[in-house]
Amino acid sequence: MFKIFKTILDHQNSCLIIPHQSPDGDCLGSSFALSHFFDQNKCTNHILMDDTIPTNYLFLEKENMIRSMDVLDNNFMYDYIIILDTSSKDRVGALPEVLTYGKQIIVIDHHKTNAYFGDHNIVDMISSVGEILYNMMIDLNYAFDAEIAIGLYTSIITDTGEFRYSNTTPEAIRAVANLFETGFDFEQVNRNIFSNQPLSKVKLKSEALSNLKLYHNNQVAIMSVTQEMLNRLKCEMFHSDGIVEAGRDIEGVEVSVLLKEMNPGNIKVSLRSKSFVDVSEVSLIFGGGGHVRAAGCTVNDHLNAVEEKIAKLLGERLS
Ligand SMILES: [Mn+2]
Repeated sequence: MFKIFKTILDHQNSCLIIPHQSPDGDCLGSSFALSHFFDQNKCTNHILMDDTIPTNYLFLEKENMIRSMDVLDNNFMYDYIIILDTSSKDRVGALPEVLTYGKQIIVIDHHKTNAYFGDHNIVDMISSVGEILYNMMIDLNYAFDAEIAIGLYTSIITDTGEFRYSNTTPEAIRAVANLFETGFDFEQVNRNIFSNQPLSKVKLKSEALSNLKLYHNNQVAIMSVTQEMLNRLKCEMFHSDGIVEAGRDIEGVEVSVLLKEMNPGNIKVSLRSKSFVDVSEVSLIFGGGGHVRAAGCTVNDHLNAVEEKIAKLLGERLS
């Protein structure tokens, strides 16, 4: 499964690492860890980070991060472009032209909706891309250090919801236990990720929650974040992170939905389920993707119309 990495290390190939749009803990943590891994094996590498990094993940910034595609050298062709945690081409965290900057594409992902769009596809439905990279490093007999542990730990701990979600396995917990052996400061990492939210973000969450609407015997919770709210509270859309999970965590709610108004008529939908609804199946109806308990899609319609459509589809799956 990881032969391609042996080839990269043996030839000291050059790699461009690309996370997905609206980066989260898994894609940022795994980019950080993979980049350190390449540094230590003397492989030229950059991380292309063409999007805002949420402030709680800024500790994963690295000096080889390229913050805009415009800065890429037109005359340089990477041996490999490595796309992390991204199920389809249109979710890659940069314009599609970025793929012409590499000779071959490696996709590393754990979404069951993955489209296998790389020349090499390492797709394993385990907790996180961080855990896949952990397995790769174990396979290559790599001795973990604290820096790499910080990245992989961030991936696993965020994507498993701090070991609360169904993707938490003995293997994922064992991986973290082994990473702890490096002695990295996990308390500091947890403070960075979980106890470091901007006040404006907390206010956005509280407003979204207080306007929550319930459907189908209170089993479906739907919330919205509009452009008006963002302007008024001085927030960016990535500050809506965590709201949909708060809806799911309400007693009796099976599915929580967050409607993110990117533009009037362009709504990003985040879906979370608690125990039995497969939300990836609903997101696929609109061309989106994701996991059984966490998925998303984009719908080109007005907020109220999208709310109606999603509520109806979920109602059919609950009755
Ligand atoms: Mn992930």
